[in-house]
Amino acid sequence: MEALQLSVREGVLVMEISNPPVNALSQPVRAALMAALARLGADESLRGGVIAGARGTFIAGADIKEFGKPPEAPFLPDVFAAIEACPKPVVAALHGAALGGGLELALACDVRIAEAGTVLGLPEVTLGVIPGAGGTQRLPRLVGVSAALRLIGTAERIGAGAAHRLGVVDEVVEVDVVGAAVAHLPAKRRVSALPVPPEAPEAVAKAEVAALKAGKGRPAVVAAIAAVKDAAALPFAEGLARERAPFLALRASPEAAALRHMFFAEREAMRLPAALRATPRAIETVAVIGAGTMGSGIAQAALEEGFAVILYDQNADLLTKAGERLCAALAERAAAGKITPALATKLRLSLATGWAEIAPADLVIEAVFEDLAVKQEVFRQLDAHAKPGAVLATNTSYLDIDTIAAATSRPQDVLGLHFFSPANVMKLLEVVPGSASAPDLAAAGMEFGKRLKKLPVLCGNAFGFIGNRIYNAYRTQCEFMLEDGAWPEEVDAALEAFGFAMGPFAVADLSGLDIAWRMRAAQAARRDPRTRYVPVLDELCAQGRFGRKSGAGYYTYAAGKRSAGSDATVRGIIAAASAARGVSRHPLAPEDIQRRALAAMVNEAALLLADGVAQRASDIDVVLVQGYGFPRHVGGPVYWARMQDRAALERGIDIIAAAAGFGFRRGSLDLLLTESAP
Ligand code: 3H9
Repeated sequence: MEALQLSVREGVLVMEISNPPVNALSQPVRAALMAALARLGADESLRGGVIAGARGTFIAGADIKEFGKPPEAPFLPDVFAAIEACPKPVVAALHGAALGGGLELALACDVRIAEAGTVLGLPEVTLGVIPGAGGTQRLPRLVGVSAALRLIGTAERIGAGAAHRLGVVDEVVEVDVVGAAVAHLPAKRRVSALPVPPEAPEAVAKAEVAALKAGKGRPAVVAAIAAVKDAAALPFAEGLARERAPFLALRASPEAAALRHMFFAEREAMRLPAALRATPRAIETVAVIGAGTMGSGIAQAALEEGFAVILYDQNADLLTKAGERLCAALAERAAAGKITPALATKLRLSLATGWAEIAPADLVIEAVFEDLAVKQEVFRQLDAHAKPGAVLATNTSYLDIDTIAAATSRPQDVLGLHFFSPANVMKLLEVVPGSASAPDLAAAGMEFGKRLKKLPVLCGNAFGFIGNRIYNAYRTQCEFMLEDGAWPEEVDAALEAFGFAMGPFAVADLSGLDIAWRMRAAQAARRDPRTRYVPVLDELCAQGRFGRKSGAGYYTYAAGKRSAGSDATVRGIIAAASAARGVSRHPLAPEDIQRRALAAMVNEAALLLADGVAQRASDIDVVLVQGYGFPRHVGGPVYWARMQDRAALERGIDIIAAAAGFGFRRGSLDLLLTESAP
């Protein structure tokens, strides 16, 4: 198929890009556009041109798959220069997505017309680069520097209406955008020739700070800000030339490569292996059992995507309050333009205190207390009251799906759906079929996740699935480091310096120590006394230090602020643990802390890949980045491991093996470092 389909309508050359799936601007597209623009300029019978996208979308951007390869001419700036140099007007007819290089192409055209529903944005910084084909220079000429800083710096995607209000697009039409473009051929109007609208320096400074914060100060955001500010300070040609060098340098950076890995890993994660592909059961009504934080979050996520939701709780007071909070939350989301007003005004929520009321649900999600007996009792009720064929899901984060399923007479309908808190915000969803799950159940879970606009990842039914199992190994190693000589703030600072959103002890304080305390107590009888066990958390809890909510945990909290370091009590507890183990405490350098923590993650990743808990190595990266604050720009623990020296990795695992002692299971790095997606 030709990359560009040409037709002539009323003397206008319609250039329709056809490069499935998303009309990325791959080399053949660029070459075909150059040829077509030459024809447009030369052919006396043509009045102007329209550039559009075939099928569902305009253009999703440059071809990300080309980024890791040597660049091949013609380049996008050449194409855009040809559009501007063309003596005849060229209109961009937008629908679907106009992103990255796709929007830059539109900005190089004389006029932009968008179909309602078009999504526009310059998301380059999320791939570790900046717009590299004039976006940083042309956008400020249309919308001003601070709006450009916001759009480019935060990678925000906006709708056609907002783009029209900002001045990015000239007209919005309901249907037939190509027809409208042909009909509204303008005079030549080069964006590059427009002046950048003047703005108060304070507004620019504010937008700069916000962009830097949203982009966590990463190099791409810093470069994007500088390039956009150049637009106001330099003539167009100079600004354009200055934009290209950082784009090329960033494109070749390890950080951009890691971010591209994440981009493709996330799309790959949503694909089921052939054996599990099936037509998913229809799901329209969802019952959520438990109106606590997790249950309410799941209910909100489902309501926002238009599902009818039955929220069940035996505690009528709690339920009423949860219902009120949900109404308010949806109204707030509608007011912010995040959901359609109808979703908030015609709330499809019913509150239930009787089990019989869950009968209409196609999917039931249990989100009660993490206790096997409690969950089994819920599943006995679901078995008695859910309609035949309903999917019965548990939001357990550690428990065995089969044991829960065994409480029902229909284990084939039972599935794990592990959401992350806050469930209406976090994108990750672990989908966990049990050994008795029907063959179509994984597909049902994945499809439901996609409809919630989440990132569903298939996991095997094993303790902690993917995320908690790796996090557990990591946290345990961090506890060993406390006993060996590090203080909590040293461990946290080293891992935050590596790029984690928060260190493990700050995270523990935030989520509360009591849940882990109870779980450890429940497991105590089964624990082999020879296994290394650090009693610090138990002792903190015994002293009433349950984390942030009680004002103290590993740190102390005053007026919501975390103390800079651990206090004398905590240090006393840790030192006592070291003494009881007979360890003479020695300081750990930040690199040693990072090395041990990462080695623990990598070793566990190797084990769970070998055990088949993860179906592919890159899924592990997706889970850790999306659910556990692993730095996205590092690409996830497996990607990170693949960038390291193998011998150094093995030495790291030697260290954690020695630290753990009895019972340590060593994973083989062979599969982890070499496996490519099936
Ligand atoms: C850029 O443009 C830099 C410029 O400044 C350059 C200057 C010189 N390239 O997401 P989906 C694939 S940087 C190649 O599942 P959806 C994707 O891998 C670029 N492939 O669909 C998947 O393939 P597969 C800035 C791409 O409907 C398939 O398309 N642009 C690209 O949920 C479907 O994708 C962006 O960052 C690409 N650019 O969402 C936009 N984009 O079927 C990135 C997608 O083999 N893309 N693919 O798994 C998106 O945001 C979404 O894909 C989009 C569609 C909203 C377009």
